[in-house]
Amino acid sequence: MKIFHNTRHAEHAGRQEMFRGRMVDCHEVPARLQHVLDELARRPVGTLHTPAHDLPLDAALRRVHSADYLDFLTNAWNEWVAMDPANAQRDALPSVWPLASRHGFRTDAPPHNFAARLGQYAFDSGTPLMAGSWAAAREGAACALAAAQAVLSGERCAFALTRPPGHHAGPNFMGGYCFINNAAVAAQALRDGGLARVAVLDIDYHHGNGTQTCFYERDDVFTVSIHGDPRTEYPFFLGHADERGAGTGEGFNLNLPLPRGTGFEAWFGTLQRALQAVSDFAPQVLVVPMGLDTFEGDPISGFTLRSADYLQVGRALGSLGLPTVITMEGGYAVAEVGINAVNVLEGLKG
Ligand code: Q9C
Ligand code: ZN
Repeated sequence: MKIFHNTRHAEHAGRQEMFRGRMVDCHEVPARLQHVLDELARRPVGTLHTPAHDLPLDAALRRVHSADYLDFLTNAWNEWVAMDPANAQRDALPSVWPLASRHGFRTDAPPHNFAARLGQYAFDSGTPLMAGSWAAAREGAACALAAAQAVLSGERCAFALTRPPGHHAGPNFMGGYCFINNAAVAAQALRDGGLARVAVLDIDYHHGNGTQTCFYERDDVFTVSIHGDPRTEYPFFLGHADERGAGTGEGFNLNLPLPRGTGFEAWFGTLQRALQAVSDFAPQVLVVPMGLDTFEGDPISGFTLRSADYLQVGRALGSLGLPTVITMEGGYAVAEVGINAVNVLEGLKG
């Protein structure tokens, strides 16, 4: 297994996120990735790599994200500081949103005010953007692209070990700690590399709304997500079982929401259902946005998986016998995230 790790991840280190009317310390912290690297040093289930510098990254990003959104991310920090030099000391967070389609606000006349543009592209106020966020997110996407290329070159399994995570980011929006959808970049690169059918199986606690949106009207990328029921769990406004895809994509999205409090037995039964659906689709390759926030000790989530369970999760994923790209998503029980992530990888290796 090849593991591509993001050497620039720590340049993104948000301080606080807005949560129910107050600022709380960020959960998505650099130590998360370091714990995975530390565990990999103890249990080397794969070889560590960094993505090559000459990857066609910009082209790969444009296959998933809109040009205006990529421009926005590229310039965001400079524009934030240009609003007020004192902003250099503060992370950028939005506090005004267009809510266009439902409330009659216009999207055809985008404001010049940068704080307003932040609200145009971000769907929550929990995703701080800072000086190094774009560099970190870009290098993370390079890890995902490198992992896809490794699998296209015959590697059985490749892991993009990166943060910030990606699965909440869509074609033209950020949120849920995510800026660039690494799993979507990998899936699209696999398609562009000649594989006709790609399955994405998202096992993060939160619904993979960004990935779903990227591929919702397509039948060449089958998206499946097992997650906390959006009636009570983030991201709330997407992730219901009746979202089955649209147009040519109808029948090519599967949401498997589970109630908060779900334990391993029921979760694993649902995983088996997801694996059957993936196998019925007969993909050439599997992409797994891997969140470890299904863990019982996760501070912001509500399932109760234990560390040993992740070995079985990995074995079940490996049982499909498909070439597999894994991207690192959530998982906020920082001290255990390394053990849990490497358990999945070890199980997957078989
Ligand atoms: N203060 C991922 O797992 N809201 N994103 C949490 C807690 C946002 C999770 C509120 C959760 C986003 C990649
Ligand atoms: Zn999550």
